[in-house]
Amino acid sequence: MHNAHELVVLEAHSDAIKRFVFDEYFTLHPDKIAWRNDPKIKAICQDDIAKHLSFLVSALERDSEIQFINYCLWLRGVFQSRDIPLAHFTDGLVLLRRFCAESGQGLSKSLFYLDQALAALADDSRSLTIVDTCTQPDIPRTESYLSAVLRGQSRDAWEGLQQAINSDLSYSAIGTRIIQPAMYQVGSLWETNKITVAQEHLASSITQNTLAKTLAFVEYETPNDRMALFSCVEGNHHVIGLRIVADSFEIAGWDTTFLGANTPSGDIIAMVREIKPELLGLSVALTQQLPTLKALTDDIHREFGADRPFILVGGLATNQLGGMLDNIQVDQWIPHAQAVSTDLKI
Ligand code: B12
Repeated sequence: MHNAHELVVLEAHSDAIKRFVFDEYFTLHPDKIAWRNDPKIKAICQDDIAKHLSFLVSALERDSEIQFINYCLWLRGVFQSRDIPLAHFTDGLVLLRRFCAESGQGLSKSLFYLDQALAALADDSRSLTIVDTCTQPDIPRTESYLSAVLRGQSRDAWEGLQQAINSDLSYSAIGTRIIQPAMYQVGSLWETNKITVAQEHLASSITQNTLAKTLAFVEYETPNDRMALFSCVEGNHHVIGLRIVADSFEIAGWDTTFLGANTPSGDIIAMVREIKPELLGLSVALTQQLPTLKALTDDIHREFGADRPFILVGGLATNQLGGMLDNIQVDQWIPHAQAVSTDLKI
């Protein structure tokens, strides 16, 4: 595990950190001293500090300061959209940093992450960094696929995938190691104004077609009598990633139902009621859609209790947060389609 020493220290001192940050807050803000003895405020503050700490720990575990910075930038958006002063958050980070600096425990990586995050929060031009979860892109095939879809050459795109099929790349590997990195490139080219919206739409539609063709070459496992339902949460129009995941389940023998993009929460619940799937796979692409995921999963827990399906989530927004889905009642997060066959814990 990365940064093992710092993780042990932070874990061992977590209660001390919560106390330190809470108490020192009133040294920074003596005018707020009345809050100190309010048990409700104390619980909320300590809960917040515990959350920041758990995201810091998770980022250290993965050795990824970007993951912690993304959490902070995401939270900045949440605070701004609710008109909550950002200082409530940054003061906590500053005090957490002070604890690390004064502890004398060699928390240099933690200090580095906190400094990077504070600098990013102070910089209005910084926004969430897109993290591609595909760690093993098939670079030559990705590049030629990308070039083909940007030129609108669906035949070239398909020929490249046929070669991948012939070299025994599985459907989920094609989806994760070629399509995913190529589409992420499409996203950053669009974001930086290097391609038009039309080119991005073209890339998406060619991709949906080539994926469907690829399926014709797949060998399906014997049906396993297990049923899974897949849907994008309401408001999410990004359907390609979920399609690859749902197809991977179907190939593995599951009986899958795929509702596609932007399904109203009430209709997802109605479908759960009707077909009673063992697993519900939900996709969330933008962090703004996380509250919808929370409300939907709360409703599912409330309505179905112990009879509810296993709730699996994924998608760009969950990947940005490294799967740390604070207060959202899901059973598992999986970062990409290829990991489903090895990581699913149902
Ligand atoms: C194509 C695209 C669109 C298309 C989608 C078409 C379609 N039919 O799907 C359209 C035009 C609809 C679209 C719209 C928008 N988009 Co868009 N889009 C993209 C793009 C370029 C590719 C998406 C894609 O197909 N990725 C490839 C798949 C394979 O990857 P994936 O989705 O991550 O899926 C993998 C894993 O995440 C995981 N996974 C996914 N779902 C699930 C579910 C489960 C259960 C599990 C286990 C795993 C899992 O497995 C998948 C396979 O390995 C991305 C770029 C990007 N980085 O993704 C931008 C991107 C996501 N879009 C973006 C934006 C801003 C928008 C818009 C707001 C633009 C606008 N102003 O209108 C709207 C919002 C629409 C909405 N409300 O959802 C931004 C988001 C930035 C951010 N905040 O993070 C991105 C990142 C582009 C960018 N670089 O700026 N978009």
